[in-house]
Amino acid sequence: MKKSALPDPFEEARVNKGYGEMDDQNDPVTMVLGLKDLRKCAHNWKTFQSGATPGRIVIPSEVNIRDTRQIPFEVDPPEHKDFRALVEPWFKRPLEADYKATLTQQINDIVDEVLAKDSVEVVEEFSLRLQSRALTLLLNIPYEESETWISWGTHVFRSEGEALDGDKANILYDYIDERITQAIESPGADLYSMLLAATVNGKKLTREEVKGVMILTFAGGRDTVINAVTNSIAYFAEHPESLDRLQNEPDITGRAVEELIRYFSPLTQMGRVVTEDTQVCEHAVKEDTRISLCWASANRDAKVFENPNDIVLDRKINPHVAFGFSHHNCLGATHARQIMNILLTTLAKKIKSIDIVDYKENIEELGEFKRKVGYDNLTVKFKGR
Ligand code: HEM
Ligand code: EMZ
Repeated sequence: MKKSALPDPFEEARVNKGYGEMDDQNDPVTMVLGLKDLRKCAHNWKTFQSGATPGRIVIPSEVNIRDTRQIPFEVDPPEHKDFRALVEPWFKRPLEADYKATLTQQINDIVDEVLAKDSVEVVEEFSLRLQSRALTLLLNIPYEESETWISWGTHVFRSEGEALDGDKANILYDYIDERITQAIESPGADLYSMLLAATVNGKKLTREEVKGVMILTFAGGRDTVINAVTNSIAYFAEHPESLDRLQNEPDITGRAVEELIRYFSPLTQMGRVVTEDTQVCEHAVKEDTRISLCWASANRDAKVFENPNDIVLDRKINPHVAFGFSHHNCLGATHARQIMNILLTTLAKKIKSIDIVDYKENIEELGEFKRKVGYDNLTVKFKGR
């Protein structure tokens, strides 16, 4: 097994019964593993709701570490639509030329930074920094603010596979509170100020609702982007021929981004709360229990993807669900895709090879399943072209 591989732990359960089971803090989860079943459940928001107790649809559940409802993530239709419409144009800004140009400059700079070092711990010194700096663009706030987020380390909200940490989460919640107060006192052109000035159905957003959008923006886009970037570096370390191919065939870059995101599936699963006794995959599920939409499993479904466990860089038919499916699909996907696209282009241009010196895998424990989602640390040496 290659060091950069992310094995699929769900195959047997997916093929044999279509679902898996795990316990999470005494609140069990029936995991929906096949792509077709997952899509059906994702559409069915009446039976499988997102708008339950805040934090409950996240696995591991965050009910003990927050009360604030994340918006639009923990809101069901029809209310979901209005919140989503409010923030959607803002999250499309990564398509603008200025945004792209600044992001390209940021990524060029950080690749030059690591090229100048002997060895690099990718998670802290590359992925976390890249993610934090890029987020200043999405929030439209000064670049220097990224220093604060970098100083929190990778594990400020929660660490995958480790116990939830309420004290650490409070650092983020207090920080957001403080920044909202500042934006009320002196509004600017940033996301906080846009939300504070906005109305939904003729009503201003409450402070708590603004907080709910901001927590989601910070939390949803952190581990996911860090894992996507770190896993990409590990992959290219073991596949230098893919760097050459991207340099020679830049037209496949968009497909390569989708394929890497499919293969990595940085968000393993997301839960829903069952509102009535029903069945998934011919298996009874009770009202007020949880199911999960297991994106990582669905993305390896051999009924949909040929050679699902291979990275086929220019895969042509790729209806992956790594960014979710249906009305809650990822709002940050435009930003994340732009980061990955520019990252691949920049690496192909500047990097000849990458040597892995040391690494520790990040394994999620999901009941009967153990899934590698990325690395706790990955030390490499970069060689330039
Ligand atoms: C929703 C994955 C990056 C913000 C989602 C969902 C998935 C996902 C699977 C669907 C959740 C559900 O149906 O319950 C990812 C992956 C990313 C990524 C794989 C990186 C590679 C980001 C970034 C941001 C972000 C960078 C923002 C900074 C959101 C938001 C939603 C969401 C706001 C909720 C949308 C809604 O409920 O309408 N993401 N995400 N994500 N994501 Fe991402
Ligand atoms: C929640 C979630 C959002 C949750 C779309 O996913 O991401 C998780 O990493 C966070 O812990 O609070 O924001």
